[in-house]
Amino acid sequence: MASAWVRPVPETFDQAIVGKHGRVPQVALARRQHSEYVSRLVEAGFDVETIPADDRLPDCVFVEDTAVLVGSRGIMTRPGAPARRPEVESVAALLGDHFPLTSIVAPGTLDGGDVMMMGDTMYVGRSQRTNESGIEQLAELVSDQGMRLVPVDVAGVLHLKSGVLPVDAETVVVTPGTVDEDLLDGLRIVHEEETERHMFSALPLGDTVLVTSNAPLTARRVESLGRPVVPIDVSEILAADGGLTCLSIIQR
Ligand code: CIR
Repeated sequence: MASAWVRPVPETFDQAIVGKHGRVPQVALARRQHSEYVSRLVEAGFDVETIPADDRLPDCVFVEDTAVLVGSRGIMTRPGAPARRPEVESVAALLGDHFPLTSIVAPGTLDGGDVMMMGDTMYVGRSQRTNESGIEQLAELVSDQGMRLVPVDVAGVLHLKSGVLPVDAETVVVTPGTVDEDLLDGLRIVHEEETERHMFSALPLGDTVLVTSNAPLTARRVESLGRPVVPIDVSEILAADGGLTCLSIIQR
């Protein structure tokens, strides 16, 4: 069975790091939206395990950034934002029960939001949060897994998966101008609707795709490819620069 690890919204979520497209999120609403998200994972058949929230770590709900699962191994990251580095320890304590773990170490930085696996290709964002050393260490750690690693410069958004969202095994939705699309060779590309810029996020769940409810035109483009979309309102997660991938660590 597929597994997912999530971490609830802490009381201090209104102190989360907010980027230039964001605003201070409302904690109570974010909690309801997060519960809805977890329900969708459960309905899709995921075995969901919860890492307790920590009020000292306002961004801890964005659990994807702390770990990358590759095959049967876990790689604990070293988040690019220093304030987020203490999130890793408690996630490692839980993942360590399931996977052998290794870690990205200084001076490397890597956020899980910059890692996008499509088949045997791992695209890694060179971003505000992930640096060259982080990418080199990741390449070394997965070198025995038969994966091709493609670094991708990310412009104008926080992470690679802020601008490039997988919706199935071969298709991504791209926010125009955030990456060099030539690097995504072999992938089918759908563009985010211009009027919905930075509003679309997605997470493939079995035969459907969970999508943000405030980007209906882009969602329609995705649905026209043949997979039903399931909209969810995560306005308060988007406010703090998050999306639908960042709320879970998934093992398929
Ligand atoms: C941050 O700035 O780190 C958080 N407020 C948002 C992180 C979102 N993570 C993700 O999309 N993987």
